[in-house]
Amino acid sequence: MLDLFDTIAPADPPFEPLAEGAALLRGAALAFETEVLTALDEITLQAPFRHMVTPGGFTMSVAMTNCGEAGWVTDRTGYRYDPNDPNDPETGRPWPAMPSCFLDLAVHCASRAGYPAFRPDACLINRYEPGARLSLHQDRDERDFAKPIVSISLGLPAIFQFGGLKRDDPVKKFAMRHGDVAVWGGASRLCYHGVTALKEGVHDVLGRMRVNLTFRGAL
Ligand code: MD3
Ligand code: FE
Repeated sequence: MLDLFDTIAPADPPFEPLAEGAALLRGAALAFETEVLTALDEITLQAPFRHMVTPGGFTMSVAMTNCGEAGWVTDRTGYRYDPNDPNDPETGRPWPAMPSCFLDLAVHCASRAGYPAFRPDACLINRYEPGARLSLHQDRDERDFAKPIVSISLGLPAIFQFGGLKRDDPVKKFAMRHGDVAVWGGASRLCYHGVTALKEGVHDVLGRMRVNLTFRGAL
């Protein structure tokens, strides 16, 4: 596993520092594309994508599922990772375990970005079809904001919006493409961020869709 990364390391750091504590690792997931997509299919058979409802009563345009010990959920009662009720609310079963290829990739990318101790316990999986978007928000349902978040983009390209600690701070936009990995920690961990409406398109491997994996230390 790690030796594969080591072999690509010399050409590797297309490492763009995005902001303090954040880094973009272009194409870092490409070497694991097949394993990751196979594992993703197995997860979504056990825990299908679903459109969750926000506390405000809106159905999200992004469809979601999870793997790992904890899963992020939202419904009319709120957003949470619930350690007392950790099961998938749709199936009543635990979320599928985090596959080792997911874990290895997330741990490796976190380490490359300066977070060698990161061990995620949750992976939120977002599926975007053309038109789906994620409005500007902070990720603050995790217990320890000292832990970073690792985000892996697959399929159709998307435009990330990355702002500041206040909702109306200016946002930078940048494209995330198939295989790109971003790591957010330190001073950027609580920055507002979002994804603009996915443009129509067909990706060679994933078709008319984008999938984003976010690895979190939630518990
Ligand atoms: C910037 N997902 O699930 S990850 C999310 O592409 C989420 O599906 C997006 O935002 C997606 O909560 C983008 C990018 C991301 C994640 C965490 C961050 C950006 C961040 C934390 C701080 C700053
Ligand atoms: Fe987020």
